[in-house]
Amino acid sequence: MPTDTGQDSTGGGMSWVSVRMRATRNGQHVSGAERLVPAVYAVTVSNVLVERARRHASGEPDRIVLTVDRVPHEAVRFAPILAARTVCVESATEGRRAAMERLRSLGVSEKAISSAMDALTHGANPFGGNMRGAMLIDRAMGERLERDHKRGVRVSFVDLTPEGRARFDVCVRGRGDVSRFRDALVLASKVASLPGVVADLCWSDDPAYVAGYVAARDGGYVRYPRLKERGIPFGGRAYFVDAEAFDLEKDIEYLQSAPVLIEVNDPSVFNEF
Ligand code: PML
Repeated sequence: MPTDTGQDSTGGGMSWVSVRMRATRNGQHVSGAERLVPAVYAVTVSNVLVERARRHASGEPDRIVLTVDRVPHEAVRFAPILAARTVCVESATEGRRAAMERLRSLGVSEKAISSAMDALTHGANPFGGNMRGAMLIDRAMGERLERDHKRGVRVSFVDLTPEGRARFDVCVRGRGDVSRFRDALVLASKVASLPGVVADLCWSDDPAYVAGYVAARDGGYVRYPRLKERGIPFGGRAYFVDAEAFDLEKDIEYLQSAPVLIEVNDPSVFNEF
């Protein structure tokens, strides 16, 4: 177990903890968040996440579940943050047009683009509503590849390195609350670290949050301030994969369970955000 210095009591390197929070009301999802931090911060971060759940804009939850897992130092992998830039669009129609154009340029077929856009527009869960995780879509054929179409693939066990978080905070100072953007960028950076993923399309299911993005290793995280109309409760994520390069078992396991810290080695990655 970690000691309070963060050193592993077995004598290994610094140990880490994954802290994951999920809040519900009447059995319905209200909010969720996670961190991957040095073990010494386990209690502080747990408190922050519980407070975040309690003060969520859509009201206080009636259940908060906190899961804390020790992560051995040797298990942690590192990936670079994607460079982020904002493309100014005046409407959701213009935003979607620009996002589709970028997806085409990344080699995603028309069939795959319209299948993802359609599912995200109307709720990607085949039983109605949104999915908790992302759709995995074959970039050429447009077919869904994940086994569980209701749950999808939920990327987890990822955070900025402590140094990366400090750099991020300095770079975005004065830009208001950018926590949604930061969390989405971190998730997208883990996804883009897999060679079999060619692009990642997302917009929020929060009716009040209309921004979204197309992210890829090639060209980074491109943010569109409008990808849907205000008031629409549908959204989610679609990962477009190259079916020959994506290993369904191994790569889904990586996305969901491999602990990955995102590094910010070059702060200029935020210059165009
Ligand atoms: C979400 O929180 O569900 C999606 C967030 C999308 C973030 C887009 C951005 O602000 O860059």
